[in-house]
Amino acid sequence: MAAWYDQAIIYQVYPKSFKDSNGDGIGDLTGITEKLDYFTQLGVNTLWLNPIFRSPQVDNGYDVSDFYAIDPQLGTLADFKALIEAAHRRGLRIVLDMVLNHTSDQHPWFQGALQGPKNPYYNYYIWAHGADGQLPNNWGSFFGGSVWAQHPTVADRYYFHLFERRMPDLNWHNPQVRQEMTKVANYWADLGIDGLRLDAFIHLAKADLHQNYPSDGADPVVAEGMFANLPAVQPYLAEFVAGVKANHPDLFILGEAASATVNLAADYTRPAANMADAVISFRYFPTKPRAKRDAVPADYQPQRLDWLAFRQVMTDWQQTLLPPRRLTLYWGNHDMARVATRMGSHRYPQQSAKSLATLMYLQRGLPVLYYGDELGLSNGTLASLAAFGDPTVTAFANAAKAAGWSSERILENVNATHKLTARAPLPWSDDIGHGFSKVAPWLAVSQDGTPVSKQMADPDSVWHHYQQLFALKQTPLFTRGNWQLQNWAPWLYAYTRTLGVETALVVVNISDTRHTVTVPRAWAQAPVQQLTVGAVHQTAAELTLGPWSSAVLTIK
Ligand code: TEU
Ligand code: CA
Repeated sequence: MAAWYDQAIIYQVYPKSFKDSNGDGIGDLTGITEKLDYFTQLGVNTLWLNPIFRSPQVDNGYDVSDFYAIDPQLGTLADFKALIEAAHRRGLRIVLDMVLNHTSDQHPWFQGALQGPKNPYYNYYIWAHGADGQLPNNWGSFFGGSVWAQHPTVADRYYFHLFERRMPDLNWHNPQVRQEMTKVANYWADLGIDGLRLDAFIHLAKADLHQNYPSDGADPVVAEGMFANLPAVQPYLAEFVAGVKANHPDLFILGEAASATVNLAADYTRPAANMADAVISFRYFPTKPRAKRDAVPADYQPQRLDWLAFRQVMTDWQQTLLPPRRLTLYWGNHDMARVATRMGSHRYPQQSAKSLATLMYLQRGLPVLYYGDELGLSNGTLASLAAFGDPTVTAFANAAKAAGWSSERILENVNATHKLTARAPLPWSDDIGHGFSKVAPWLAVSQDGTPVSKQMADPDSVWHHYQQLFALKQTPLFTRGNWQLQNWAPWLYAYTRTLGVETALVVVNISDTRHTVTVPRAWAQAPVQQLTVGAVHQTAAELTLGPWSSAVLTIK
């Protein structure tokens, strides 16, 4: 059965960095409302907003202190209602980010829990005792250090936090927690939102807390076995989703499943199971193995995409998540460096930005575009390592320094790989503050990309390419057609989409070099070209593509 989100083209808005409407340097809800025509012009139809609920902003809103209030930095409930109404008037859908796995330590539930085991909220969180000053187990947090933090006053009592220390994990084993979170989701769905992006839901269940990692616990696969994708996640998720969909059957559930393999993704999107309607996995981008001798950790060194492996990964996902299951298509989000920096060509930045977009989004699946990628933006820069305020950066810098790296080299690597430098204010124009804000923005990342105003005025811009690409994506062939890899040459990423008698061939030269390939007879009849980037030339038997060139070929 077709759902509205089968047609979704999703634009990820990072609210703090999108548009500041009241001159405090922080992007806000009214800023988004002011720019709604921008989305319809670009041709997207769904907005996913990163968290907007009240938060101390330890992790930019992923640390929620009140699930029923809008963060005052971003606006008021009235602003949010105005945004929904104005969006719906334009046919735009709104998807909110829902943080299920943890709260802020400032949340009244956690403040209650700190009172001790007799407090009704104690069991909303995960507690353990350490023995003789030892931590309950040896598991590591995603934000550095242990997952355990000491209770502020009670010795040997610890709470569990998979992310930052000020983001204690909720205890989903407790039915009251599950009910509370379902109530939150229903509150916002009643207000008229169209979907939820479920943050980090794969972590809702944890293994036995008194079990240590095996000695090779540094192996991420071993580590993930303790707190990711455990079987109990699925009933928790199903109960939550059923509790919302009972009242809101059209609500789109987009699960963030960072470490989900394709088979897990198939589980999470099992038809009629009331779990996710689609998931976003971070496993799309296999990188080339690193030199064994490298003493500097990988986290803040640019990694090269392994294109051959990537082709295989895409094939697996395309072939496994068959309709009625849905796939998502994306190159980046707020948790990783921008696609232009990770995958783009330094010699052909414009062409690679356009061709990478074509390559990804014309496949079968729902496009998810990270704000600013429609401009071909790369990661911005922060002026110092201290500006990142991130202990994992400090650890990396120490290791790199010990291995003889210069400070410049360290900073350059961190700028090119960190998530923070992918969150720069969107450059709207060449006016003061790039048209984002008249005052200094909340984040001091400098960003020198070509602004929206210039790109919208230039028919050759990356922006216009996206506009044409999304128009094509909305046709039945590119929304519903099936997908088949065409493995003709290593430098060529090619696939066909077929629907009934219609077939299109998408060809992308993923290299900095001009290449020629012999094409199968079926394609040797001077097909029609659309969405051409760079130089694409076809004779009866051969196809020649300039560096980072691409096109969509059809036979009329
Ligand atoms: O990220 C969660 C996330 O990416 C983890 O689930 C992942 O498994 C881990 O980082 C290993 O790569 C989400 C948000 O996208 C992120 O911005 C937040 O910081 C995080 O949740 C905590 O809410
Ligand atoms: Ca503001």
